[in-house]
Amino acid sequence: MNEALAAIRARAARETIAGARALIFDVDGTLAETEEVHRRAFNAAFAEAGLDWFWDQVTYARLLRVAGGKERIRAFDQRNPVPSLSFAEIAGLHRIKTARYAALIAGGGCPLRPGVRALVGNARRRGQRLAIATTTSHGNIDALLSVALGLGWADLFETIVAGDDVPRKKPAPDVYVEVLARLALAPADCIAVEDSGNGLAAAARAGIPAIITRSAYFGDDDFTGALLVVDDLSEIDE
Ligand code: XBP
Ligand code: MG
Repeated sequence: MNEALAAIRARAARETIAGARALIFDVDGTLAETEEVHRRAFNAAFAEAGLDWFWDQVTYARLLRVAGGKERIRAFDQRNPVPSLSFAEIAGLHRIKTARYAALIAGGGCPLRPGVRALVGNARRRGQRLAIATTTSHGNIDALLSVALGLGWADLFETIVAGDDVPRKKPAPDVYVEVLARLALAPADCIAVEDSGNGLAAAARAGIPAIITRSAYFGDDDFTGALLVVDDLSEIDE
């Protein structure tokens, strides 16, 4: 696509974003580059549980195609013909991981990605409604945003739907369908802000136009069908 046409498309996309009734944000990889913290938390939990598992970045990049921490642990365990963990043991291991994630975030934080604060602030000034649709847990959202946006962060978002609030995780559309129901808005009135192919698929299956902010672990995903793909959200809102 030539530069002039790309500039026209980007301008049209920005106008669409500014004109949407609501912006629905993904969390991990979109609001902040959290996946390295998640990966460290998984490895800390494996060590605490006495498992000789360690997920390096290459392994984690492959496992990230499985949405959901519990599902990711199960997928890794099932690489063996005879999995070693029961569902209850996986749930217990994930609870340890979640506690480690919260401690890592509280100890060092994970800053918002460029442009996130400006987009949220400008959207609020435009009177746009804001929501969150994520695979992670409410506890992880609170751990991240209470540091990154302050203790009143939840006042910025009208509704928050997390992975365990719905039957199926991304790329299923469930979290986005639930957000639409709670906002009582049509898909075309909203814009999803995502970082992964799974997230784009989830939004698309809910009929919601999506913009992609490329993230560290998903930068090479196929984002065909996205309204706009940017390296970070500072390209959207100064
Ligand atoms: C990303 C995910 C989550 C996180 C880990 O969520 O797939 O599973 O990787 O968090 P999203 P949990 O991009 O939709 O925000 O261990 O709590 O699942
Ligand atoms: Mg994400």
